[in-house]
Parts: sequence; structure tokens; C-alpha cells
Amino acid sequence: MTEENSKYIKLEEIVALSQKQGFCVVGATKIEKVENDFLDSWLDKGYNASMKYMENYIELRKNPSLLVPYAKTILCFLMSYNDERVDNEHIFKIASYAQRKDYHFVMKEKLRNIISSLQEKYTDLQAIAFVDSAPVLERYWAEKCGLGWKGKNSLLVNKEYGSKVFIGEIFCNITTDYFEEQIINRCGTCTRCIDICPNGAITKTGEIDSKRCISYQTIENKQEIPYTFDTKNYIYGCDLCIEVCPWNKKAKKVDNQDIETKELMNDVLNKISENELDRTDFNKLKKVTPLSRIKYDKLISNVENVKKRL
Ligand code: B12
Ligand code: SF4
Ligand code: SF4
Repeated sequence: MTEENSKYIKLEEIVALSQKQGFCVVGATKIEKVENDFLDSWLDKGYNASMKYMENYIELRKNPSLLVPYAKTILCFLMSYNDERVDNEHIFKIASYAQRKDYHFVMKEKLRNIISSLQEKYTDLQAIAFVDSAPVLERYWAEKCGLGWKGKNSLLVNKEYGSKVFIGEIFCNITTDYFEEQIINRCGTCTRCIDICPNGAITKTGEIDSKRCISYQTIENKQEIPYTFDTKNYIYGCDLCIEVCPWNKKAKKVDNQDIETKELMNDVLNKISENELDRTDFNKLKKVTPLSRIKYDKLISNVENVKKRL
């Protein structure tokens, strides 16, 4: 392989590598400071609830050059999880994104593979991959890369793949073909996500008031869920504002053959219904899926919360 100057790499080349890794959309943008105050405003209103980590490294979140000083470019990658293998038949519900191998690890490995392939050819390429693993405003950058628009439920929505997409990024010292057009918001007059959100978590400004969000209450709130809070049978995460979105109904489907995790999930959901879930079963699931974010006792307390309403 010949050594090439890594100052500029065609986006086409990165797209080809990313497709091999199973990413559905890729884009690039120049690193610059985030020039608006939506993060401060969200924090000032207390919308982060008990997620204190969101108050840390604010300067890095707003100025990614401080996070990765050598970086010139942010490449954003979307991975769709819009497959058919989600279990919705059980009384107790787990959000679709969590019914599979943990995207943090799956995507990071794939992003690192892309970096390695590029570095074989461009030996002076410096790059680092993040998937919700650093103080990065991932949706903001994904939008800047042209990968979609900010839906009214604050999720990034892609025209072809909808909002059932995870976001990952590579910060690197090369330049490439940047997205420079205006992003079109295609929500129009639709308000389905706002209307369906049971506890009014989606504000008029399109922000999420976390303490009203089922996803926050069932995952991030380490205390018991307030008695009056309705989780609509969810015991981990929430898909209501995703399922109702018309862009997800027409979104392209992807194939996912991870039968093993699906079976494990099914088994755990059955045991929960029969009051038979023990720590060993839970730990098996926790090891591979995003359920690693909570402890057994929190899951059981979420189950009890749902039972109160049955
Ligand atoms: C904290 C967090 C949460 C919190 C708070 C959610 C929130 N909306 O902030 C809770 C626990 C509630 C949560 C829930 C979920 N999350 Co979450 N979460 C995050 C995390 C770690 C940080 C988000 C953050 O910085 N929030 C602060 C606000 C201010 O920023 P933001 O909403 O992300 O970005 C906004 C600004 O950029 C703003 N913006 C941009 N330009 C402008 C301009 C102006 C003028 C204004 C006013 C605003 C504005 O619009 C963006 C969208 O709202 C990100 C990962 C990451 N590092 O980014 C994942 C992330 C956002 N979560 C993700 C997912 C999948 C979920 C859930 C779907 C999981 C589930 N099924 O239960 C739900 C969805 C709830 C929802 N409707 O948002 C994905 C979203 C993918 C996507 N398509 O958008 C992310 C990106 C993780 C990933 N790497 O894929 N999450
Ligand atoms: S994830 Fe559920 S609770 Fe949170 S904003 Fe969406 S619909 Fe509302
Ligand atoms: S449900 Fe409607 S308003 Fe909400 S994100 Fe989807 S298109 Fe936009």
C-alpha cells in the first residue's frame, strides 16, 4: 500500500468503508465552536434532572477542538436499528434500542475498523472514535453533517432511515467533502410525538424535560420512579415517540440476525412476567445489551411500578 498524504480524503472513500461496516449514512463537517446556547438553556431549566454528568465539560461540549486538539473534521455515522426483531408482545416493555447488543461497543469497534483501514493508506491520519463516550453533542454534529433534522421530539430524523438510528463519530486531522447545504426540517405540521408523550416531556421548544421522560425515569433516575408517573408498561427506555413518527413507518428496514440476544431478551421478559427473574438471568442480559446501565434492583423496582397500574 502506498503512503499518501492524509490532508484530504474523498468522502466517497470513507462512505465505501463505512458501508462495509454496516453504517447506513455518513457525512462530514468542519470542526468549529457551537455558537448557540441551547445546552446552557436546557441545563438552566433543570431538564437534565439528576444527570449531573451533563453539567461537566461544558466547554468541551461547546468547543470540540478542546476535546481533540488535532482534529479538523467530524465525521458522523448513522447505524439503523429499524429491524423486525423487536419483541413487543410482552406486558413489560423494553425499548427497541436496548433489545440488542450494546450499540456503544458494536459501533465503536466498527468505527475503529474504519480508522485502521484508512490509516493503512494514510499513515499520518490521526483519528479517534466516539459513541456517546465523550462530551460531544452528537445530534448537533449529525445535523451539521447533513444526516437529518431535529424532530420535534429532539431525535435526529433521517429522510431514508427515520429516527431509529444511533449516532457515532470520528474526529480526525484530515479534511474531506463537507456538507454545506441547508438542512430541511420535514416534520411539517405533524405533532404526533408531542401528542403521544404520556407525561409531557416534549416541550414546545422541542427540548426534552428529562424528569418527565420515561426513558430517563426507567434508566437514568437511580431512585424509585415517582408514584404518579405513568411509564406505560415500559421497564427500560421508551419507544412511544419513535413508533408514532411517520418517518419511521416509511423508513428502510435493516437486517439483523442477532438471534442469540433476541432469545436472551425473550427469556428475561418471560421470567419477569412470571416473577422469576433472578440476578443471574439479569446479569447475562446486562453483559451484552444496554441494560448494563441499570442494576437488578432498579429493574425490579421499574417492574413493580408498572404492576401498580395493571
Ligand atoms: C442525555 C441523553 C438522554 C436523556 C435526555 C434526552 C435529551 N433530549 O437530551 C434521556 C435519558 C431522556 C435520553 C433518552 C433517549 N435517548 Co438519549 N442521549 C442523551 C445523550 C447522552 C446526551 C444528549 C444531550 O446532549 N442533551 C442535551 C441537549 C441540549 O442536546 P440534544 O438534545 O442532544 O441536541 C440538541 C441540540 O443540538 C439542539 N439544537 C441544535 N441546534 C439548535 C439550534 C437551536 C436554536 C436550538 C434551540 C436547539 C438546537 O437540537 C438537538 C436535538 O434536540 C445523547 C448522546 C450524546 N452524547 O449526544 C444520547 C442520545 C441523544 N440518545 C439517544 C437515544 C436513542 C435515546 C432514546 C431514543 C432511548 C430510548 N428508546 O429510550 C431516548 C429518546 C428520548 C428523546 N425523545 O430524546 C440517541 C439518539 C439518536 C437520534 N436518532 O437522535 C443519542 C444521540 C445516543 C446515540 N449515540 O445514538 N437520552
Ligand atoms: S421517549 Fe417516551 S417519554 Fe421520552 S419523550 Fe419520547 S415519548 Fe416521551
Ligand atoms: S412524529 Fe412528527 S413531529 Fe415528531 S419527529 Fe416525527 S415527523 Fe416530526
